[in-house]
Amino acid sequence: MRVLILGIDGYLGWPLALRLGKRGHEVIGVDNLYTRNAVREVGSDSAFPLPEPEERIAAAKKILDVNITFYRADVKDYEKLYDIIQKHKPDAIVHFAEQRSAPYSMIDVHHANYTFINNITSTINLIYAILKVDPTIHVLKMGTMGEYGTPNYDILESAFVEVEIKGKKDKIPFPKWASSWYHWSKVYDTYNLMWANKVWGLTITDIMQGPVYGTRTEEIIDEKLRTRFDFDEVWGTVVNRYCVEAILGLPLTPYGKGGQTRGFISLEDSMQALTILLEHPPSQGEYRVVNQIHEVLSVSQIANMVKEVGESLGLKVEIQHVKNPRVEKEEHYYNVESKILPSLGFTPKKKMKDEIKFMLEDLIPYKSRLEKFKHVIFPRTDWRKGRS
Ligand code: USQ
Repeated sequence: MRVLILGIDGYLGWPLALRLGKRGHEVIGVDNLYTRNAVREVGSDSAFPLPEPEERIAAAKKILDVNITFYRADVKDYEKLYDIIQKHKPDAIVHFAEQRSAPYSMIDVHHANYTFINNITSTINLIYAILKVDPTIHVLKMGTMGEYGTPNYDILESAFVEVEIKGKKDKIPFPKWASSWYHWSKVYDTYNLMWANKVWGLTITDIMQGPVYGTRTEEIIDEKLRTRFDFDEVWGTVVNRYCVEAILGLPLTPYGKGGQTRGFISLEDSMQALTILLEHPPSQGEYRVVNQIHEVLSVSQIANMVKEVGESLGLKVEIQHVKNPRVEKEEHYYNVESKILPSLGFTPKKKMKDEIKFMLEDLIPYKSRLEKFKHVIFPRTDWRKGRS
């Protein structure tokens, strides 16, 4: 299969390129390197130093014998995107080329607008480019479990749900109630993709994925092949942040009561799931929504896990609940239906507790690099006040 990855330089894009290349697929990638710069903008950097894209691609060839064709381009540039799709005529396009941080989107008006303009324009450009080149191309779009919020009912794996209002029944899109501008941008993307599917019959997989954590995949067998790893208060996600906090001797930071519960998935299992979805596309003209999660845990449970594993490795780890900078439920029901991936053969292999040990082991050698970013770890981006 020929696969175009938009956002190939990111946390998920890079390991997916390696995985697909290793499985014999042809890989073409596009990235404008925005995340590298935006992480520096908030005073941080990847825990693992990142080689330039051209150097990583050369390393992938040398170490794994994987060929990747790379374009430094912005998916907001419609003509450029169209030219790349027209030139390569991929069978599938993976769309990761979006601003992916909830806190970043809440910094101020400019960051909110950037998030909406980037995320929504990129998806609209993709829709129109494939319409013009070949409407049968499968689009694998990264959405988020956060589109649903944390409702007091089960989150079904279904684009539509039947409702009854004042005695009349109809089907409506499954309810969404997001909790940051970033998450709302993904909701709007979902509506736009459902609409493109209705109007033009595009073939789409919309993945609702929970927070991803981890440092390893089967292909990351050399320091030069590492994917970026963020831990600061804007770009880091909870498990990855806790691991760095533990290494730096900072208290782990569950926000508020710590009962916030999400469906987590390891980087390795995410790669397995994404590969399965590409290799088993939906029927032509289908819009398929997939809930991609593995372990359902609260942020307090995870803090306890990182403390236990950290201490077993000789680290001194404390947990300190901090004032929640976000507006979100801190105790809630959370039950997610996830049937499609298991039916396609997805069998998660990684338990968070085991992965935390590997993450700590992988990060400890970078302790002195991480020390330089100690000041950007404590939360400063407040949902009500912006970034202080
Ligand atoms: N949290 C803490 N302490 C921290 C950091 C976060 O308690 O030090 C809490 C947050 O308040 C939140 C939960 O952990 O309740 C998850 O936050 P996160 O920063 O790990 O993840 P989130 O902002 O939701 O976004 C991440 C990715 C995003 C993806 C999303 C999946 O950045 O791209 O879409 O996870 S989901 O959370 O299911 O929406």
